[in-house]
Amino acid sequence: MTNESLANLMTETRRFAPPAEVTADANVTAAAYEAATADRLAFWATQARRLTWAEEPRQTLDWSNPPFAKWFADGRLNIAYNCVDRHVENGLGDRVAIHFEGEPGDSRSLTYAELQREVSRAAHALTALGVEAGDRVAIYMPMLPETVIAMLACARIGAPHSVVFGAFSPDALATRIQDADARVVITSDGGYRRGAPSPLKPAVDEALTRPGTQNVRSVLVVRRTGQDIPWTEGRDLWWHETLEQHPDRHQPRAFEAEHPLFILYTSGTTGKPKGILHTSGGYLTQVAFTHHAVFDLKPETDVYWCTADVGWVTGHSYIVYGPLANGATQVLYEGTPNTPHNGRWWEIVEKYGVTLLYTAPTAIRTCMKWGDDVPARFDLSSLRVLGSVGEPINPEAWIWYRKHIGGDRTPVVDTWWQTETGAVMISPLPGVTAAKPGAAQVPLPGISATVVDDDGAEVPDGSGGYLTVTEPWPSMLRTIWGDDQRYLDTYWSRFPGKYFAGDGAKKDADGDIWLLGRVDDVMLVSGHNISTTEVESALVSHPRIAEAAVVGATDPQTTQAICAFVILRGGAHQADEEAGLVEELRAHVAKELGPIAKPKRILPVDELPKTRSGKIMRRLLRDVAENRELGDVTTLTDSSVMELIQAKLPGAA
Ligand code: 6R9
Repeated sequence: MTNESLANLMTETRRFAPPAEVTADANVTAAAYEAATADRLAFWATQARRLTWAEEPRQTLDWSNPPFAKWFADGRLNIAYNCVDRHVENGLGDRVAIHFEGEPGDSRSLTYAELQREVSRAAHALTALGVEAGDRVAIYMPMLPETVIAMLACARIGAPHSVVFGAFSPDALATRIQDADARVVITSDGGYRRGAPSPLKPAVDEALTRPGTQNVRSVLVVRRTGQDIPWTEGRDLWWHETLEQHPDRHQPRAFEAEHPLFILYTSGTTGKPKGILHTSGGYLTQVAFTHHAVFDLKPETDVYWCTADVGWVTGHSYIVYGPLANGATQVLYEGTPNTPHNGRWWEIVEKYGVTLLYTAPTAIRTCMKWGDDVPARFDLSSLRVLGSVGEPINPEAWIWYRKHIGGDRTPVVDTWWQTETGAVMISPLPGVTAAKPGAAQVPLPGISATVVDDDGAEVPDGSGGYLTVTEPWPSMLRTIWGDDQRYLDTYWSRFPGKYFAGDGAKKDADGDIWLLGRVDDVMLVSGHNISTTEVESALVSHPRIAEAAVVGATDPQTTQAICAFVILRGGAHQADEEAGLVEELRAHVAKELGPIAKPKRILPVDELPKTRSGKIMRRLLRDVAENRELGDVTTLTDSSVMELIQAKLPGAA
């Protein structure tokens, strides 16, 4: 990336100091931050004491065979014991672990004691099905307490789980079952989505007809919707009938800190999905610490809610492992934000008195589109920290989130991390950092990350380049499942000795980090590198734009031409008004970012193609902009979106 184009693109100057009352009582203070930076390994060794070890580790990091890290290698622990049993032993058995809210409005709350009994039964059940430590279990579920229980039961017996998004196709599920060679699949008859029961089990049946899945011996089925489903005798078992046969006490066994905890597949932009492998002690240390620090969690009084799906890494680290290791009380919601009405989320915040909320920019922009009056109808005064994850959050969405959800008072933490990093890496701290809307800003205590140029040299403040992590961290991926070479090639070869995350970033004049999106998405226009994120942010800062996705399309004159797909606020619009608006938008971007960033084409559309975790699939929009056949659409939430977009193209029937 050329520096001069980026340097003048960043125009955000608003600042939000941490509120005095948050600073006064913050879990992490500025002084603690300084101390952590002084001795990184000593800091992580101390953080590992958040966990209860069967054998305390004496080693912190073994980096003798980089980039294959071992953290706390001589320690032994049980992850499920840390997330459940120890809280019960500490007298917190009656504390609610999960307030489950079903989409149809049913709800139930599980205490830590109840969770312990369910996880114990499920652990016995898996063992009875022949699952041994090291065997893989695939979990293909909606958002239910049983999903969390299933994951913890696997962890308890040392069987790595591979959670597959409930919305993925039978083919995507089959590929993941094959790659991990799973022995058992845990699923449900279905779940409620958009006001109706949506089946899940038939997709498992179909996946299991594919070659390479024959090692799946059993399918455990949770009953959620009660709908009719196909049944294979001898293979399929009802979860409730199976669990009933087992005692609700189970002796947890201690595993080595480096025992595999889970595999989670990331699609990447091209190629076969990568099975990201996470292990136990280091992972749990960092998710527990970051959840405590970034959300300033006070487990006695806070009610935490992360709206992510459990099938995404955010659900693994910040629904299951981080919050439960910390003994938090949290909300788990099954459904969509607009069923039965656009205020459903805010109704849930009011109902449970949610204090800490963690969601994604895509959801925030959708709520902006629905209007300020929707959250205004609910009492959101319980909220005290708001988090964002998944994409760069454009400053307008950040400001809206703080103002309309956070009552213009709560800190907003923009947390940068990845499936591969396992836990948050770069984020403001609510009691320490003066926040800048749109920036993740600072590496967390114990994390070394910076922005480098093409040659791997750190860039000066005010310049752009590539985000790299320069020292190993406890929750780092250990490899790509079954493919060490791909692990080396993908993450460690571009900048020797440094982990390359694949994201573009910039350091501002204060040295704070701004994320600029995937480097694959950076555009080259007449010799200038321009980030899609910045053009999207400029578009969204116009009052008529709710959402924008920008791609670079091959262009004979300028190498690439900026092509924007936008969703208009307030929906319906006239064709003649559209033409005028497009001109106005182009001028608006030119004014915000400079003429070089002015989009060549702007196309108003009704929806954008997104993955289940809310990321825009720019690769598909590039296919459209370049009149190519569409690439792989299997990880889209809704594949019909692409047909709608293609139909809007000039020349389409
Ligand atoms: C947790 C998660 C990782 C990619 C990452 C980056 C983008 C996530 C971000 C962010 C800017 C943030 N990303 N958080 N970009 N600011 N706060 O999202 O994991 O699904 O693996 O995606 O998401 O591009 O490289 P994952």
